[in-house]
Amino acid sequence: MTTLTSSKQAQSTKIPCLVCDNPNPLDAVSCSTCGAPMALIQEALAQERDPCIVTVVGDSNVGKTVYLGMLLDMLTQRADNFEAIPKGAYSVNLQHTVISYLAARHFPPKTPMEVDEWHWAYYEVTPRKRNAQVCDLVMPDMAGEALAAEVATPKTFTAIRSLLQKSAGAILLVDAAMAAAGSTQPDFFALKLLTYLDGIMATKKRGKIQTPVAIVLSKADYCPECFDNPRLFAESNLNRLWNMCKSRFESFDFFAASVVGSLGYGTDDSDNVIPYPLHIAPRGILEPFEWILSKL
Ligand SMILES: Nc1nc2c(ncn2[C@@H]2O[C@H](COP(=O)(O)OP(=O)(O)OP(=O)(O)O)[C@@H](O)[C@H]2O)c(=O)[nH]1
Ligand SMILES: [Mg+2]
Ligand SMILES: [Zn+2]
Repeated sequence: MTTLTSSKQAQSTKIPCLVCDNPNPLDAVSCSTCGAPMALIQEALAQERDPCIVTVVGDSNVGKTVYLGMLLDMLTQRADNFEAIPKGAYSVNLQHTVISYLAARHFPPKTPMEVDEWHWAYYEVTPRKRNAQVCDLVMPDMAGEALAAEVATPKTFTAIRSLLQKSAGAILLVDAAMAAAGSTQPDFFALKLLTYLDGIMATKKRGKIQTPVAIVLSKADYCPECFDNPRLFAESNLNRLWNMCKSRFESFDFFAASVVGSLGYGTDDSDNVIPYPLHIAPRGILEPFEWILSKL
């Protein structure tokens, strides 16, 4: 009898989703509108402060999952004087998955398209400096294909739209190896994404976008020259993206990053040749994150 009453109570009391603000029953696992986990808002209510959303965006296969998993793992290991505490065990799933795959000399699988299958990380981050502010960060690991679908046909994925509208900062990953090899795909995809961001983040018609955007040249181990001068690399190899940043964004910077030190090649079950990470040597992972934090 008591359980029946309490479950009825839970159904009648509603709380808004952290991502899209739509009301959901107190006992809902994920939002019925956008699919984001309701644990996020419950965590925010428990902390009694609003979290900052920082989104990692980029094309499919650009390295978002590997980058974010490695970043979170470095933060929890107190790299570079950061102190990061995961809130809710679900927050540890992404770094756990990525590190386990890398330790077994495999890359993690592709992120599924369905929003309720994405990993979400809720972390309390404190730079270990005197008077440094505590910051609650929510970072989802989105699927590149879902992002591409939303950019091509807006409102296909309400979660992505609401997330980006609410983001305090964005980390845009661009495949440096593809760009260095002469492909225009990374440049065009990044240009489309920034145009989309410009559309949803703009407050005034003429003013530039204030939200900080860190552009990360991923897989830089394939073209180590971009570590020397990421800005110059972008200006010459990703010129459309560079120009868009200069004309529409107030606060942006370029960074180079890579997770692996050496790769081996082998075949998968369908005889496709794929790379295997033989040696993990993270480089340039924390810099974009530190830069974003300094701009929040
Ligand atoms: N050389 C090199 N390859 C990398 C690195 N990071 C990722 N990769 C390669 O990029 C592939 C895709 O990485 P993911 O992190 O799964 O890419 P994603 O952006 O999450 O892709 P979606 O989930 O489809 O959106 C991996 O399987 C690796 O082959 C890196 O630092 N160096
Ligand atoms: Mg992924
Ligand atoms: Zn929602």
